[in-house]
Amino acid sequence: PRKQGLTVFFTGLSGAGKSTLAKVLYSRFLELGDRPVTLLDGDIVRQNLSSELKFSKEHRDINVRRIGFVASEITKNRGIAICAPIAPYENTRTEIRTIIEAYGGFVEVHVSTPIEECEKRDRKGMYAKARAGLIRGFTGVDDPYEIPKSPEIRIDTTQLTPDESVKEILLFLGEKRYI
Ligand code: GGZ
Repeated sequence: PRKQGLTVFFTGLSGAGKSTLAKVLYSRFLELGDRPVTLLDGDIVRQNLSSELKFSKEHRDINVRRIGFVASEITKNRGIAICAPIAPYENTRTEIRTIIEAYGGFVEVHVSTPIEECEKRDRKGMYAKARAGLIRGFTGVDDPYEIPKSPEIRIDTTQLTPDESVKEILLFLGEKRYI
C-alpha cells in the first residue's frame, strides 16, 4: 500500500538542538528518496511566513498554527514535513496534532536538552542577553515552556551526537511503519 504522509514536529528550548536534528533528519529522508520532504525550520518560517510576528503568546500561537497548517497540507499530499519551532504551549501543539492526524502521521519529538546546557552552548548569545534583561520574554528565562506530557519521542542531546539522536528517531519511525 502507498505510505501515508507524515509530520515530524520538534519542540524544545532555543539551543536545545531542534534545527540540528531537523537538518540531519531531512538529509536522511532525502537519501531514502521515496517521498518529497519539506523542512520548516523555526528561523526560516519566521523570516518567510511570519516576519510580522513577535514573541507574545498570541504571536507564537499564530506562528505555530501557520507551521501546522503547512505541515498538514504536506501530510495530506503524502509528503514528509519536518517542523522545528519552540512551540512552547501544549494546547497549540495538541491543536496541530489533531489537524494533522486526520491526514496522516504526527510524531512529536521533545528535544529535552536542559536549559543549563542550552545556556552553556548559547550559540547566538541570546541567553546572555535575556539574563541581562536586553531581551524580554525569552523562553525558559522569563517566558514559559510547557513540557510535552506524552511526546512520541524525547531526546536530550547532552549525551548524544546528532547522528545518534536521529538514529533513535528513524528507529521509532521504522517500528511504527511510518517509513
Ligand atoms: C524565544 C526567541 C525570542 C524569545 C527571539 N523567545 O535560537 P534561535 O533564536 O534561533 O531560536 C529562537 C527563535 C524562536 O522562534 P520560534 O518561531 O521557534 O518560536 S515560537 O515557536 O515560540 O514561535 C531564538 C529567537 O527566535 N528568539 N526572541 N523572546 N526565542
